[in-house]
Amino acid sequence: MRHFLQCGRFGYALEATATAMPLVMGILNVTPDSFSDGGRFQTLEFAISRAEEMVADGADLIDIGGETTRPGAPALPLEDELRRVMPALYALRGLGKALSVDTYKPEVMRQALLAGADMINDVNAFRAPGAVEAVREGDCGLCVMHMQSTPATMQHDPAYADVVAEVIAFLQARVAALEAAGVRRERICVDPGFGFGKSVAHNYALLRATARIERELGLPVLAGLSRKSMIGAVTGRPVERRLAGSLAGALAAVAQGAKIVRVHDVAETVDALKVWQAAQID
Ligand code: 7PM
Repeated sequence: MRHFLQCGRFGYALEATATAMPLVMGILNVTPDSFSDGGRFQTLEFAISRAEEMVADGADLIDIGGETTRPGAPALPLEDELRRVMPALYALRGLGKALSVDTYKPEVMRQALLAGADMINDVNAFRAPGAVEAVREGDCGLCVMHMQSTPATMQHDPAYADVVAEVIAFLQARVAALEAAGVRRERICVDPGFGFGKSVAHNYALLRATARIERELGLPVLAGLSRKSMIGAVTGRPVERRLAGSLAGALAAVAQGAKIVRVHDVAETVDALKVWQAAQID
């Protein structure tokens, strides 16, 4: 399926052909490292060099995240999230690639957009009061992700009667809410939310349903499975040894039509995609 996606300063023609390169979104965590924290400045300096490296490695978008949404993690206060995200956003504006901000807080969305963010990536699908209002005007891209429950409780006992149908229905409802507020479809991509309130079986059922999700939503699909527990569950590997499994997962998603892959390992993902695409027929 062919799509156009507007993300602020950038517009992407996303081709249906298997030989077209999907977009690669590099994950940029601006969370202080608890082991070697030299303070806020060191965190920022490290984030800037990581972003530059990801761009050199072929990233199309940089996803800036100030809060870890790890299962069970406590919520980060608004002021702390702003103190992490905003300096990175200002520092990276001249990088020449789209800047996405991973947040569910409407106030972070507003300030990020004023500072020139090209995309808002909300794991909560713009359900927080004021979130839709924060993003409706302008032309930033929006990633609408499915999550069951909340980060604090989502992995306790995820249950669905039909995970694929329920994720599709949820995404359709959230896209309809955005459209009702005046958001053009060209600004929206959707994401099944691997690991967000899902068992391993649920995650793979959704991965296998990538083409169906794209077809039923009629929107580009973003897939984020880099280093996640669904990779660990199949390979038996700890998080620091999930690169090969993550590459296979990214290729599997793209083979089914995912147009954006959200990854930690940009260089390796771009290489894998290039080789895989050189081998495609169309
Ligand atoms: C700890 C556990 C830290 C899990 C971070 C995470 C996605 C996302 C994240 C995704 C979109 C991670 C996650 N995952 N945004 N943000 N899709 N759109 O593994 O799958 O990066 S945070």
